[in-house]
Amino acid sequence: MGVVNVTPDSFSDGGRWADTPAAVAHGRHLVADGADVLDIGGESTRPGATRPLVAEELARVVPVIEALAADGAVVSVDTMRAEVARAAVAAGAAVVNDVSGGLADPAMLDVVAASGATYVAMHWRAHSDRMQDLASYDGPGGVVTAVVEELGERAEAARAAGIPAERLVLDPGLGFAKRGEHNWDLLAGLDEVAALGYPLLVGASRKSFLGALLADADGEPRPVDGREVAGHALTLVLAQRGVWGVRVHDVRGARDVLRVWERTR
Ligand code: PMM
Repeated sequence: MGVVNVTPDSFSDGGRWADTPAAVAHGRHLVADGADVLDIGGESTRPGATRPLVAEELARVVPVIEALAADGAVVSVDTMRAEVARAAVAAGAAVVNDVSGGLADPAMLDVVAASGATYVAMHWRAHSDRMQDLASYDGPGGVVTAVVEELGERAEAARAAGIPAERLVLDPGLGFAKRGEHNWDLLAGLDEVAALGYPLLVGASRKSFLGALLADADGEPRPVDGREVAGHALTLVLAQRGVWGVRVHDVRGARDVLRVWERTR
């Protein structure tokens, strides 16, 4: 899944594809690089981000989705809003990627159920302006047990709303209400998340836990543009564990890694 952030402020590529022509061109580039799905987002979820108005989010994503879906690309919309999800599916999106797993908008699950779209439900606790305050997992089993429990509840809610199992994908939500070590614990315990019985999508590309891992001798985190190789290493690990998808910025590099892996099997 290749990322197209139509936002001025996303943490790794904010502003680069912020207008329709640039975003459409970027989406086409990602398809040429081998993306199976394009994830179009109009709201930045970086820690501390404030939310755009609904009209603004619609104006960012709908024309991009229309153009890329008309090309024949499989398009996903990255949104927490039912109204945006509905408009995106009408514009040709086949997947609704909701980082809140239905918690941010009470109408979301019903809209997705009625739309026929595939639904990605991610583990989430709060909007970006306060999510890191909720990054504590002190119960038995730590972050893995908490994510399995909370994500399992979201899956049940999605099913109860009428989204069939074959249209549901779960995501552990790396970096969302998670501190560095929580992300690594979740990756180590991913089999427990998979045991919920749904396909998994994982988004690790360029995230700050990779920057921290690659910090220099003074403890200075590796900047965003130096994290790509680590992300690709993770793509390989995740492919070997059988995930359904990886959400990445550099599709060509991820595709190269997967080709090598496939060729060795
Ligand atoms: N991460 C971001 C945005 N959307 N969606 C899913 N399903 N999983 C993620 O991990 C995820 C997401 C934030 O990353 P970006 O700002 O680079 O898009």
